[in-house]
Amino acid sequence: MRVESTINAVRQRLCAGNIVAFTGAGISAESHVPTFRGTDGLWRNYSPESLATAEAFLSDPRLVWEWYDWLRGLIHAAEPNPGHLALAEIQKRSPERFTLITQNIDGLHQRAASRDVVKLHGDIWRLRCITCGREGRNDQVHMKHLPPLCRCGGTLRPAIVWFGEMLPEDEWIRAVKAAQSAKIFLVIGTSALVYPAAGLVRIAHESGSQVVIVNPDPTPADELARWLLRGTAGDILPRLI
Ligand code: BJW
Repeated sequence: MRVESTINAVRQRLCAGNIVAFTGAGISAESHVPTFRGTDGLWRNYSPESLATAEAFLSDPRLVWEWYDWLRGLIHAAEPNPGHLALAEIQKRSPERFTLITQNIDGLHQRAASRDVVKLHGDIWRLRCITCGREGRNDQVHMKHLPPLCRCGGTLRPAIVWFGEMLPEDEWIRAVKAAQSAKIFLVIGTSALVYPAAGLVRIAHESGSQVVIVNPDPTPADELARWLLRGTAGDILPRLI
């Protein structure tokens, strides 16, 4: 099927029942936030295990914080793109039928006015104390002291999910319920390699929802797709409205 006729078919299905959008780093690529994997990916020069684990943080919190402090500056300078805005618009038109599940920690969906976002991998703008567990929002771009410290004297970490850590239970439960009740499940800008998040595509498929993939490149989830939309989120998603 040509892209335009696939877009028409998907657009019609958006009227038919519950809609879930499941996003990854690719949706923010057109906002100039690099993806993780791939030629321009954040991790092309680093092994993720050296930065994105609790062990790495405990062994050198300052080094890990230098990375996230840089990333926060980059995200702060970014703006939501037409892909983020299109999802917010779909939600605005059908609020009770729409759920947005994201693996992204950048907050760009929320800045595009998406509401009740299910954040599977946390939020780079929230910090948590590794000693007392207190958590709160922090919008400071470029911290004065790295690592930042809690009132209790403990070290603060970004409230994000690193490898080997559990996903927030309430968010995961919401995501699974949404996947199970989706009529249409849009998989946007994710390599679908990181679990358990990637497993949502199969949960949705096995629950009878029609899976749509929006990605310029192939992914392992493609075999579950009813429709493949090869293109960028910023180009394809506005055309679904
Ligand atoms: C565009 C585009 C455009 C480009 N438009 N598209 C073996 C098998 C199965 C699982 C495991 C295993 N070994 C270990 C595990 C578990 C592990 C895992 O899945 N590892 C895999 C790598 C194998 N998972 C975990 O550890 C998770 N926790 C867990 O399992 O808990 C249970 C447990 C507890 C204790 C012990 C053991 C298990 C936690 C995973 C946490 C992931 N965290 C990260 C980092 C966050 C912090 C940070 O940002 O620094 O989250 S990893 C990183 O990957 C980030 C992302 O959310 C996540 C997914 O990446 P995403 O979004 O898909 O991005 P990319 O870059 O991969 O893909 C971008 C895509 O966009 C590409 O397809 C492009 O083509 C496309 N694209 N431009 C549309 N314009």
